[in-house]
Amino acid sequence: MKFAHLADTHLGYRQFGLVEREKDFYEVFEKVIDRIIEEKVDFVIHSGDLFETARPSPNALLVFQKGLLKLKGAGIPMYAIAGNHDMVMRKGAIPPQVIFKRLGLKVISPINTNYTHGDIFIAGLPYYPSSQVKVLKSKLADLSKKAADYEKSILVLHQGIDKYFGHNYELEIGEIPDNFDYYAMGHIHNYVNDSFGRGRLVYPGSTEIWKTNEVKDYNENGKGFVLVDFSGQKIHTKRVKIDASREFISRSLEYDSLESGIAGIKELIQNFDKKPILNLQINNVESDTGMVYEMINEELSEFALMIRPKFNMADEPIGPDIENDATIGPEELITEQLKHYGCDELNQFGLDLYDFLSKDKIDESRDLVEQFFSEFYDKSKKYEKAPQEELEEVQETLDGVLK
Ligand SMILES: [Mn+2]
Repeated sequence: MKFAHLADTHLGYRQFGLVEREKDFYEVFEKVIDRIIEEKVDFVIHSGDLFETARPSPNALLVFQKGLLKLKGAGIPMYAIAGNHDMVMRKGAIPPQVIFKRLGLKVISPINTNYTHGDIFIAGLPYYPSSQVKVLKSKLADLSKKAADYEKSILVLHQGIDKYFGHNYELEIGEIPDNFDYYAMGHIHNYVNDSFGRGRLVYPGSTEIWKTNEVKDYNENGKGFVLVDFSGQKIHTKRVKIDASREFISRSLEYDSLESGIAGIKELIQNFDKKPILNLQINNVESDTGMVYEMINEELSEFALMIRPKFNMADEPIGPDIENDATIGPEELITEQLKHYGCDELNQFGLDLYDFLSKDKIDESRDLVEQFFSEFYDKSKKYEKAPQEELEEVQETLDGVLK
């Protein structure tokens, strides 16, 4: 018995607002499906965040439908749970996965928590936010009891675990029942393959680069899915790498030697099959950034899908590398992003809001935002930017942190 485990395909995600990036996510998904069929597996498990949103576009739905029907044609069923992205946090709300039940998708939900495939017990739950961890834990205990009757069992979850996710986790590793053989996890976009209990705990990671800070892991472990062989006494897992659609290139340039720096990058990328995403950091800038930007654009725009420059002025210290350093914590990230407003109250507001939101204190968050708004914008109009624009930026920063 052999199966494929994938997660976090985020179909419909239009990264940087680019249609090309939306297509990249579709293309990779199609490659994954083709490869799974080649591998002649018995079934597939998708551990959540199948779609980018709970209301996917017709395009996203069609790409999935095509993949699902291809699998069906090859006699391969798919089991799936909803992740935090493809779920609306409202009572009675249903995830888009449900649409595909009639096409054979085996949706694992709180009502329908488990299946058996041959002699394998497949159980799971959709994503539970940290405010509902109590419910999650009691349901896990129920599933653990049921699994005890089977020799081979799989637990499918879309959650952060403290051991692998520095912040925003819902479960501590010790809170997970240890009598399953395979833990088919989703949510963390980097590849994790660990031993746990008597089996393996695996996050296959996202199938495309969803955030720039996934590039490091992509270079080390690749993107793709995991093949699991359940035939013998012991479980065997194999990472199957599927190349991301295009490269993300990050370079740090010095203002002093900008021309040669740009020439070097041009040399590197001009013959790429697919235009890369370029993240450029330009240090010690001594002139107007507009001019530097123009120069970069003129030389490189024809060879890059997108250029994302970051300027460090000559008289400013270089801050942490927010885009690429995955070890930076959320509080640090918020402080760093908000510091250019030079306003302590705004910084504190960002941190408080993060704290509330990460604990799912929605009402408190709303009060905090209203309070902040009335205090600083209604009366004093203290800042130059329009309040809406500024609040949106704060929200964007928080969205980035709260994956
Ligand atoms: Mn995800």
